Amino acid sequence: MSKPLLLILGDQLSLSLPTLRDAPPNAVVALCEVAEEARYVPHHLHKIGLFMAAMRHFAYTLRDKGYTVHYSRIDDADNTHSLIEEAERLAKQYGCDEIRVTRPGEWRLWNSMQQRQQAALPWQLLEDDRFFTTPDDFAHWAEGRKQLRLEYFYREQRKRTGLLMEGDAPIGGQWNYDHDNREPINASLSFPALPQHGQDHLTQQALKDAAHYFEGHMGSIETFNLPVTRRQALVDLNHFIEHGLADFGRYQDAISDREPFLYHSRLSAAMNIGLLSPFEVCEAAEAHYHAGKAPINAVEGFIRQILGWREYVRGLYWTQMPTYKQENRLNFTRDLPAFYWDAKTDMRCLQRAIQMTIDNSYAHHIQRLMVTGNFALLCGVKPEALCDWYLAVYADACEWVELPNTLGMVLHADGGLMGSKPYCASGKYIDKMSDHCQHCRYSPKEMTGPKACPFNSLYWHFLETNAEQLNRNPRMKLIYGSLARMKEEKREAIRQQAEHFLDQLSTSTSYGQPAHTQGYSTQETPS
Ligand code: FAD
Ligand code: DLZ
Ligand code: SF4
Repeated sequence: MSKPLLLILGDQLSLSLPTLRDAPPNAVVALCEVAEEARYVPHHLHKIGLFMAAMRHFAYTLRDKGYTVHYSRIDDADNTHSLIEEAERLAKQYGCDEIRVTRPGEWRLWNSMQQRQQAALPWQLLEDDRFFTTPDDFAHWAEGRKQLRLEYFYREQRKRTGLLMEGDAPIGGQWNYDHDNREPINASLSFPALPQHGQDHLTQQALKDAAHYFEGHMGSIETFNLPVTRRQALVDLNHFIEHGLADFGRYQDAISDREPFLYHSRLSAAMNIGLLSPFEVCEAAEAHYHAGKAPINAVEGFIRQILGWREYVRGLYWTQMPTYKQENRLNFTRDLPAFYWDAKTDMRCLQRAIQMTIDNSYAHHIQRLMVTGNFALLCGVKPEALCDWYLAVYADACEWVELPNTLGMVLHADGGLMGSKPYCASGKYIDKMSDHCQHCRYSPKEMTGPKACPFNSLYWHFLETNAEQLNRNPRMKLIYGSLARMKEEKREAIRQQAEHFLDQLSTSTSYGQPAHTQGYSTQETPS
């Protein structure tokens, strides 16, 4: 009888995982904490702590269920600190004759594993069915289409799953209620406070280990409050359904100067590491609608993010990699501004979005897209630098979801696969959707001069410098019309304002990754 090593990766913490299915009684399950995965980009301490704490808890759950589990800890003397090497070392140690693993969340690992399928100790790769669709389903849907668009993919998934459907028609008569979902916040709103999760000994030790071995990475474990067990994740799910969902739609695009979570679910990290399934999350939201406790615009908007966007970006990732990661259609070359690592900027919207990221390893979608993302787009930050930042700083970041959002949606570097036009906006948009500008030293109403909001001149400068690639886009026609009608004198003043700002951005002290997060190889190696 074959004796497999069942490798479970840090984002595969689900009892329904294909790797665990049909496991023979002699199988050895392996979970491996390895320094390489925490350092290939300088992950936020909350993210490292989350993976370590959740993996340690999951190992206990598996032992309780009767599995034989080997757990490689970060401080084990014989730990090789590489996922591939560690699995092969353990397979030999336990006399296993194959390694079984479910498709990982990153192409680089998938590629290494695939290359070993015919090795003396062969790797067997299983499809991940914890999603609504597989990469093959997506490829099949995309085949022969001139343009890939979320809306059509999403409608097909609604029909396929029956979520929010009445026979063949969408409940309420419309597929999409986005026009009801654009309200800014107002001072009278109160937001649901997140559940505070207790920290048992396992969690406390995992957080201590993260802080000890990865000292200098962004964040502090003092503010850690992510769910690390399925039970805690279910508490978060139920809390969101009861207290957040009904207002999720209306305020989905709003930004607050003081509140990081608003009516967002903050369920992405738990879903991405496998503590919650997207099926149960969507079903819980749908049931709340049928119980008359949340309006259709909120429930449809929420389900679209998971059944639509989450599946769509995953399909794009697996069908476009590895070339997708090299895309840079707007030819951006700028390094990431240093303040992305420490929030030291006088632009209030950026300062708040980055500080909230440092505090919580979280920012909601509109902060990621329209504040940090929009600014990087307007400045022409190179995709590699921006993608590494998003992958490092957010607890929910796995490359299959981070890369299409950053490279595609934010930087429009894929020529429009993710979005039909770039999400570029001036200070006027941020002023409309947030209360940041009233606390800012700049004015969103001014275009030039010392008080002018940098987003304003950068916006027109971006349109002008990328006109060759963008001005034939039908969705940009209106805005290029406005640019064409602008008097040359005004255009020149805006150009100078933007270029002066960009010069300062490139010449100020250090750009790119700050010293304390560089040179991982010289850091203490856990022993
Ligand atoms: P909610 O607003 O409550 O939305 C519900 C769920 O919908 C999320 O939990 C998530 O699973 C899903 N979802 C929403 N928007 C998207 C989207 N655009 N793509 C895929 N799923 C989506 N999401 C990640 O999970 N990991 C990432 O690494 C990631 N990187 C991003 C980088 C950029 C530049 C941008 C613009 C977006 C990124 N997103 C990422 C998508 C989105 O911002 C997060 O999923 C969301 O902010 C997580 O918070 P939440 O759980 O409160 O989401
Ligand atoms: C992000 C991360 C971190 C910080 N640590 C680990 C780890 O120690 N072990 C592990 O299996 N995975 C970790 N991960 C997630 C990986 O970088 C990678 O994204 C997934 O394993 C791919 O499925
Ligand atoms: Fe941001 Fe400009 Fe508003 Fe300041 S004025 S908060 S920089 S949009």
